[in-house]
Amino acid sequence: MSSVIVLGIIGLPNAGKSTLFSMISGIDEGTSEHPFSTIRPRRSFIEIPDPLATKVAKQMQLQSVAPLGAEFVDVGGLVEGSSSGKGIGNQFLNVIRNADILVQVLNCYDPEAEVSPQRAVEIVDQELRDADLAIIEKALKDLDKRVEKHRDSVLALSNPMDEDLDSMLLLRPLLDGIRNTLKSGRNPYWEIIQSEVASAKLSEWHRLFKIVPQLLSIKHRYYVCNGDTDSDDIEVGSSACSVITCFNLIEEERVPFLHAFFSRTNFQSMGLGRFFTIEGEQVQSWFFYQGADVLEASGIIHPDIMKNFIKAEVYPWKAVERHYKVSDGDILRFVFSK
Ligand SMILES: Nc1nc2c(ncn2[C@@H]2O[C@H](COP(=O)(O)OP(=O)(O)OP(=O)(O)O)[C@@H](O)[C@H]2O)c(=O)[nH]1
Ligand SMILES: [Mg+2]
Repeated sequence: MSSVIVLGIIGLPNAGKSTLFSMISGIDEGTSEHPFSTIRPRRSFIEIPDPLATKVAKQMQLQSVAPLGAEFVDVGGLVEGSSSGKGIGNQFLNVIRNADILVQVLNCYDPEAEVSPQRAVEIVDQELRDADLAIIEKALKDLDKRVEKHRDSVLALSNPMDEDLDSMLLLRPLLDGIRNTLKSGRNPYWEIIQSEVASAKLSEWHRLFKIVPQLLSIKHRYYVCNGDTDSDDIEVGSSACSVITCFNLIEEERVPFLHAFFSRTNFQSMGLGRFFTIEGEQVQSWFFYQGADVLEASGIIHPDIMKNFIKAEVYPWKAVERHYKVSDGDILRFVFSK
């Protein structure tokens, strides 16, 4: 996490993903009437005004606000079976694993299209779940192997302590829960992850498994109906924190689109928070996974700050210890050795 948010543009072939990408990036190439026309992922970095940081600047009587960075990634079309290697979608699933938000474009411009927008939502949901299931199954297998290895070494009295393994075993029921939910065709976000976010245990997960950020099915989903349609007709209930908007993907819509996107995206419900720092006269915002402490937060700004961390202060300026859990909206100051 940093002050840059990564958005993966997904959808079936010909949905209009590259059209959306072109609209946002201003790069007028890469769309085509042929399905699977995007064969290499494309990235575009844009800066957008940050309303939250502007509020902080006002509060602190500062003049300038660093913009929020957004990286949009345009990938090829997903089809039924992509997660098991069909089409070219599988490689793209890996490209978007580091995305914070998935933007699914729905073909609502062609009423004759073979697949309805509703069905497209379901197909992509299923592909993301299947791809995640493979990751979770592998994690569980690795854990079992580790337990076995550990047991052998305990029997041989060579390595009786493995605290890391202990804490991983505590989390095993959660992994099992995710597996079962995915297997039964439901989204683990609602049943499992959300309560973990609420109890602020999620950052433990990030640390121990480095899996949760990779799971695609739990990522916040933002649907864009490309064309004229009544978005009420489309059910997106199974995805995590979905927002649905309709846009004709043309250049003039760029600013309203980005504005709608950022004002309607509920970062908190994705397990993300923002903290702020002040550099000179400028306010800068940073995304973090809820549950992170100030030490981890310092590493988001720069690994060297974390390495040379002395102390942190929270506005109204008071020193906090390194395990202080950062709250959404905190204004932080770090003291570190140079
Ligand atoms: N009429 C109409 N055509 C559109 C619209 N949006 C996209 N198209 C056309 O649909 C075709 C596919 O658009 P792309 O943006 O390349 O689709 P994509 O989702 O990137 O497709 P792949 O990369 O192949 O997966 C192009 O010929 C676009 O001109 C729209 O709103 N109306
Ligand atoms: Mg494309």
